[in-house]
Amino acid sequence: MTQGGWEHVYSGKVRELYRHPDLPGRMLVVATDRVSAYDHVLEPGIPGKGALLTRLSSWWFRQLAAHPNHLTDDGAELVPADLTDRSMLVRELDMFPVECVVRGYLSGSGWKEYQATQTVCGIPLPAGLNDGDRLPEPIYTPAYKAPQGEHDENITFERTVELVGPDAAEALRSASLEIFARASAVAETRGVILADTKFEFGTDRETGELTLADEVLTSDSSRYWDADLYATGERTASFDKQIVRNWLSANWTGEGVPPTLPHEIVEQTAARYAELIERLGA
Ligand code: PZK
Repeated sequence: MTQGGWEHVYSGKVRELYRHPDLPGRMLVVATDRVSAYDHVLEPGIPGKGALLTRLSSWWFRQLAAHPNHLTDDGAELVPADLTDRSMLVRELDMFPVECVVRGYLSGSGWKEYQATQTVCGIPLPAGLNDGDRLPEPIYTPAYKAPQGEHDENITFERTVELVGPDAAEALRSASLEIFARASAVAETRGVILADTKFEFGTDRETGELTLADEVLTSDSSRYWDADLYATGERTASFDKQIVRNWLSANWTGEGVPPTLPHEIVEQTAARYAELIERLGA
């Protein structure tokens, strides 16, 4: 997109970042319909995914208005009309190189690490927990944002202190835990469990304020479960791309190019994203 003077600055797996010469200090985050799993972008995309996830993220930013975030309307008239439903105009921040992961439940890489060491990112946990169990309290498990192409690396809180200094490290942890507590309470009233999520923060160059950035609480950055199904013991029916992951792990060795997603998987995934939005009322 060089449309209307927007200049492409960066491609993520599923999103694109643009700047505009007439909007200094602003960026446009554009969500595509691409889907990624196990570090690969898959074919085909999920029709409408970019718009659904943008809607979810914008809704959460509004729910979380007690915390400063990077959204702005300043320059909105320059956003191409065909991108308004899958883009967010944001203030450019000085980003912290830390992914602020919060986990309320034991799942994924957290479950793997727990089985090996009874810890998650160096945090000791009680014995006897099972995959999908709720943790005694949500834990903050930061990761270092590796340069593009490399894997993010789980780090201890002490390592975060070395990376960003003690004050910022503490501020990132407490903001992450506060936002997670608020978001899980909101989700719970709608029959949805927020199992874990990842936040990113930056510093506002003008105010110096710690500011919530990136996408928030989307199905790409979070694990969401159906509370009723969870109560029955079913812990795999998530509102994220678990459908894609499950299909891929049953149909691909992990070597070479991943297979094309079948139509049903694409449709089911799109339907789950839409259902999450409906449940939350976003
Ligand atoms: C920023 N990303 C990740 C997001 C991509 C890559 N407000 C901000 N200020 C400065 N930098 C960023 C943000 C935000 N958000 C975010 N990289 C830089 C990213 C979307 C698409 F390609």
